[in-house]
Amino acid sequence: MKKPGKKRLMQLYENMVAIRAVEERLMDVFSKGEIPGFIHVCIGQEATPVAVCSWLKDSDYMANTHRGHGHALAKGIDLNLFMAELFGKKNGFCRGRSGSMHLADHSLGILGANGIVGGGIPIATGAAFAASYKKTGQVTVCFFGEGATNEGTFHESLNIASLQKLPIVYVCENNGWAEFTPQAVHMPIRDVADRAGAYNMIGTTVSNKVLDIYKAAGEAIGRARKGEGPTLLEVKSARWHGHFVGDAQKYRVEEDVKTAKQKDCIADFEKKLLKEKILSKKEVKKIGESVHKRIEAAIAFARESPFPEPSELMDDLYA
Ligand SMILES: Cc1ncc(C[n+]2csc(CCOP(=O)(O)OP(=O)(O)O)c2C)c(N)n1
Repeated sequence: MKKPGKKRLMQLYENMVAIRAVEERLMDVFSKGEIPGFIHVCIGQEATPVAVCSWLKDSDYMANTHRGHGHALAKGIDLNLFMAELFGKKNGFCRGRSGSMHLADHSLGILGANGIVGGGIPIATGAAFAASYKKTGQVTVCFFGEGATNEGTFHESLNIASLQKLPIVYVCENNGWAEFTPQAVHMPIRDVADRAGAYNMIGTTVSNKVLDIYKAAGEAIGRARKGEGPTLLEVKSARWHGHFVGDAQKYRVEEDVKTAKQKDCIADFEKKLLKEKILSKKEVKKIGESVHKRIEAAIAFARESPFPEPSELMDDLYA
């Protein structure tokens, strides 16, 4: 596979920095009560959405989870409309109805985040089946955590996807924690990718380094595009914060959080780019400033946007 050029490397870096900055700011505004419901951040895991989505076209499908801001931003969702949605505002992507956990944008193939653990997996598999049946050439990527791989939906989906050689890549972001439960307590194996073998599917495990993920995702998406069937890609990711914003993660020893932070995908990549003189300290500062500006503009947009009218409450309800 061709090595990524400077433009692509810079894109990967900037997108990771942007996702982290958005979520750090979201933690702040959420804590002040400006965002309704719950939010779950992916801080520490940014490399996966960015590297995987860099291979996707707008028309490709993507389904994800409750920890889904990074996936949506990496797939290219508009930051202003994203922010307005999280604030529950009328001009958000789903008119303030989805909030953080069910965010969708069908114009970009974003089928929707999902508050049901494992709920996105059969939806993504169905989208891949439709693309295959209609021969549209679209690839589907499905993100989920390791906890979701204990659900029946995961096993049923991988079984049928392999059988039908569907154009899909299942991406497991294994951060070692399913809510408040460590992996070893709920799963008898270490590598989730081993589960692919049961379905005669390729399973790959990679580190949290963005270029490792980029390479593995490129190969998997390439296979899917050529009609060579699905892949299960596992990333040994790292969750820095609590399960949701506000969870003080008292069930976790300090050492575990420290280890997670040592796997910082952004610091690691920044160091590499600086060392190879692809990026300068001045550019790091400039990127940080421009990201910050975009975020503040999006927050201002969200704050100024109106709430939906109470009279709209029952609109678009089908059941
Ligand atoms: C079907 C279902 N069971 C349980 C829950 C409660 N729950 C929400 S998130 C979560 C853990 C998910 O862990 P994982 O899939 O590893 O994703 P992560 O939160 O680590 O990103 C659980 C059990 C739920 N939302 N849906």
